[in-house]
Parts: sequence; C-alpha cells; structure tokens
Amino acid sequence: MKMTFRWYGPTDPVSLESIRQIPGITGVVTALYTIPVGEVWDLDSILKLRDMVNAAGLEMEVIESVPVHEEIKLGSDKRDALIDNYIQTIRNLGKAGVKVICYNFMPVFDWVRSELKYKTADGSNCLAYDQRTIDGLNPKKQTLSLPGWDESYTKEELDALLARYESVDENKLFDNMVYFLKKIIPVCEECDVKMAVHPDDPPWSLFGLPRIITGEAGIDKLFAAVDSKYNGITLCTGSLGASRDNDLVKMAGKYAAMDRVHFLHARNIKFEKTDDGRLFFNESPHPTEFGSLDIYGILKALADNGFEGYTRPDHGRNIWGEDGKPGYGLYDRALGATYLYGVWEGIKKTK
Ligand SMILES: [Mn+2]
Repeated sequence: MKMTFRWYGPTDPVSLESIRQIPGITGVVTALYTIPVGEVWDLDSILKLRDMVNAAGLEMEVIESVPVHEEIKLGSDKRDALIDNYIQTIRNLGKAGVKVICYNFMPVFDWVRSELKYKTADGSNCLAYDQRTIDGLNPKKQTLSLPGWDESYTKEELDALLARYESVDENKLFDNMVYFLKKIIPVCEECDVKMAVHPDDPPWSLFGLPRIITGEAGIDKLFAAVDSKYNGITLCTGSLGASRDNDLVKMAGKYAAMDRVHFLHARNIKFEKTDDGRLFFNESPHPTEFGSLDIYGILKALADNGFEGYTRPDHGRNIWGEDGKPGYGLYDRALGATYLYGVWEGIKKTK
C-alpha cells in the first residue's frame, strides 16, 4: 500500500513538514478548496499546489475530492456543461501526475454526524452519530442545524435544493450517476486517472434524500453499468461499516480481486447500545480491538487479493490537547497511520 495523509491545503493547521515526519507517509491527499464547485481546476493552480507538496518531500497523486455539482446529480439541463468542466479538470489533474480522484454522489450533504466533539471516557473527543438526534431533525418543518453544515447553505437555498430532490428517487439518481460516468470514464482511461467513489456516509437515506452507494448491491450495480477498471471505489471502512449489513472483509477481498479498490480510508467506529435500540456510534481509535470493525481482517483481505493502492488513516480523535479540525487533527491520525503500517508489515511478512 501507499500510505498517505489528508491535507487541507496551505491553511491547514497540520503542516506538510509535520506530515512528512510520520513514518511511512509518502504523499498527501488534497484538493483546490477555493475553486467553486463546477468550475474547471486550471492547470497552473494544480501545478502550484503539487510543487508545494513535492517541495516538502511528498507526492500528490490522490485528489479528494473533485466535488460533483448538484445539477449533475439532479440530472438537469445544466449538467452537460458542468460535466465538460469536470472532464477538463480530469485532464489537468492527469497532466500533473494525479492517479486517483475520490468523489461522491451524495445529494446535498456528503457526510452527516450528530456531534463533532463527542467526549469519550479517556478524555479525547471525536465525531459521533446518534440516530435519536437525527430523527429529531426535519428540514421541512424547522431550520436544519447540522454540525459541520450550518454555513454551507442558507435556509432558502436548502429548502429550494431539497424541493428539487423530491422528484429524484434512487433509480433516477443512479441513472444520473451512470450518465456522468459514461461521459468521464473514457477520458479517465485516456489520461490514466482512476475514479474512486466514496460510499455514502452514513450509508442510508437521510431527510428523504436518496442514497445509492450504500453497500455491495449498489456497488455491484455501478460496476456493471460502467464496466471499466477506472470506475472504482474508495473503500471507506467507517462509512460502509456504519451499516451492520455490510460485510467489510468480504467486500474488501471481492473488490480488491476485481482491481476496483483505488483508495482505502481506514477508520474504526464503535457501536454503543442505546435505551431504545436506535443506532449510536462514535469514531474510535484505529486498531481493531477499540472499535466494532475488523480492521485487521479488512487489511488481510485486501493484501490477500493484491491490493497495493493508496491508503490513508481516516478520521482521528482529538487527543493530547489538540483542538484540530474535527476528524483531522495530527496526532491520532498519525497513530492510525503507524498502526496500519505495522499491521500491513505483519501481514506481508507472514504471507
Ligand atoms: Mn472516508
């Protein structure tokens, strides 16, 4: 595997110099955060970012994310021009040596949690999801206040967007995704840039919005509809693992054998029992024994099926007094990287 680390660009409090000092890290996963969604990422800006990363002794071969405009997900008559822009961005990224683009196809919200600083027993804090809190939110009846999203949309914008999605069910969303991929994948093949869709987080419908990349059935359907190695996934263990219906060890092995896992997000989550049985989980330290997911089993299945792709420790907790961007502080992700590196070494050496 190639171990990477997410970096939010020059304004990220976690510096490239710090990332470079984490053992085993060869590159960062980043994006051009200032370009509005839907516009072309110009080659000059991409090269400037890449050169900054390279100057710190790191690679920039994975982009997370190039966001897909809502008009493409909605399938409106504005989509073709926006897909043309996306294609130009792929071409420019390919010229800069980018090999993988992580993206998602979730309407409106690309991740949802109920808390960003859930306090755990050891004094650290982390992201958490409480179905009881989410069930109490109804964007049609009240102003939706969702951690991490309150600045992204005004009430009017959100209302208008949610209204437009009322006519988009799961089948329609899937068709719109296939339409998009059929246009871009030939360009990806030409430029040798692989697309790696990030699964829906969490993997079920929220606020009446359709979600389709939720598990094995949806991923199989997507691969069958656009049959190219360049149409792959980001295996995000914490996202898919939030649904107990997903057998992550099986999926990791199956999709690695198909050479469709282009990027691994390794993260553990811990389910807790609630009074009324509704779902609660918080993001836990990366090692298997501290969460509910079999991180070792997933890595073993990937290794046994030839995976050598890009990996990053996904969300960490805030520990040691760090007040980092929720999920993206330095310390716990660095511990996660080292754990993943060690497990991988053990698996490889005992093969
Ligand atoms: Mn992820």
